[in-house]
Amino acid sequence: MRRSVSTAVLLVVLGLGTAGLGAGTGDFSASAQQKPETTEVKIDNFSFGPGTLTVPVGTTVTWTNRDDIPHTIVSTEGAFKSKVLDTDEKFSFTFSKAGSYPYFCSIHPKMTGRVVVQ
Ligand SMILES: [Cu+2]
Repeated sequence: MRRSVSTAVLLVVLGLGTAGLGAGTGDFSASAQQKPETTEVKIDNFSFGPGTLTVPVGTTVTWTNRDDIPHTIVSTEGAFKSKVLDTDEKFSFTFSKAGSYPYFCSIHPKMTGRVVVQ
């Protein structure tokens, strides 16, 4: 008698547990709709291309060094700063606020570019 009662209790507990899990796996699809924008800037022949890039807020910009020379990407106002990028290395930054973000290469300060975030 004792044994069958405890088995029944165990089954009820398991049943509640499963129901709880089911409720937890609700709405996944909502967050998948916001696809992050990504845009590339190529560094080649001592210049950033495009020199001025205009993107919507929330865009991740990726710089790729296609030059044979190491370069850096340093925000003039300190918003971002890459390490020294060798050939084919990349640096990414996500722009979450609107504004104009001038930047330069700290190794070759005449190399300048700008990201405009709208
Ligand atoms: Cu450079």
